[in-house]
Amino acid sequence: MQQIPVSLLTLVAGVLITLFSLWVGQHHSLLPMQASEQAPLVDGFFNVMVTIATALFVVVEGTILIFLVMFRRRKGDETDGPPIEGNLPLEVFWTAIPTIIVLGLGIYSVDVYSRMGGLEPGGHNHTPVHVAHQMPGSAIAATLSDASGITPANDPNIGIGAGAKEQGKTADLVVDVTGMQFAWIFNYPDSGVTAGELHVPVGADVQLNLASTDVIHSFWVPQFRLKQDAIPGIPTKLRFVATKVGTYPVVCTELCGGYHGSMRSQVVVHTPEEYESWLTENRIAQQQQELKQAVAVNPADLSVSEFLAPYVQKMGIGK
Ligand SMILES: [Cu+2]
Repeated sequence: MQQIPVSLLTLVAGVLITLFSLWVGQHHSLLPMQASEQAPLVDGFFNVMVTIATALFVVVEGTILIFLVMFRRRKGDETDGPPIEGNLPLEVFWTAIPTIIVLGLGIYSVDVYSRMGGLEPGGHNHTPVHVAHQMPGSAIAATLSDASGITPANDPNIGIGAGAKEQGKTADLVVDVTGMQFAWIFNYPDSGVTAGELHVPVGADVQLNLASTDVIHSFWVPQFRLKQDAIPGIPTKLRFVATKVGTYPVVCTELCGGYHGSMRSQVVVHTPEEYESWLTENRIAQQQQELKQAVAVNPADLSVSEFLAPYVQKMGIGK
């Protein structure tokens, strides 16, 4: 009986494994929903890695299974296997392929990080300080803050900055985020509102200025695919655009002490109208709280924002 050439079988297997891996890379559903402008970039990279990993897994495990059957010891066979040792071309081949894969993934990941705004978090080319160097007599402009209250002096230079679309612009909304054992506090410097969870309008370019009062915490929203450390003494930032209305978890992802696991909050992405009414409501609540401060109140009657307000003031993280 005539045999099908092994090279032909290998070719067919290669085509099938490639198609299967490409399909798995797009349909693995390992990641939660995408809710930020940055999420598709991260997922594109992740999907490529899943595709490559699937192909490698199938090739390696498939070969083991085929060889287990093909080269099993037959009944009565007491001979040794053929003594095969060393194969330079094969070794060069299986060293070169991972090298190319790792270099390719490395370059791709730097590209994704850069498009997310990770390489120039301060937007270095566009800050007024730099303009001041170039244009004599414009030094005053550098000291003036813009509407967002962000000046080159208080704009953190570490973290994730403006994405490709937002380059050179200041954020629509700035929120000061303070991590502490074991909670996140969100302060809106423009409106004086303080909250235990983050509220943002959908589609807005949001900048979080992160700080920590004690140890290193890490602010992570899985649905945004974004994560940034909050470091004591070193301000960091995280800029993002939420793309889907909804409520998503905020998780501390840096082991920060005994109750690290309970250091959770949530980010509520509103429509712009809903966001405005949330802000108005909380502004009124904050004013009422200031009036009531001298009178003893039952904490059960207070909203989170009201309850936290005096503590925030005491710690000096409020406005
Ligand atoms: Cu923490």
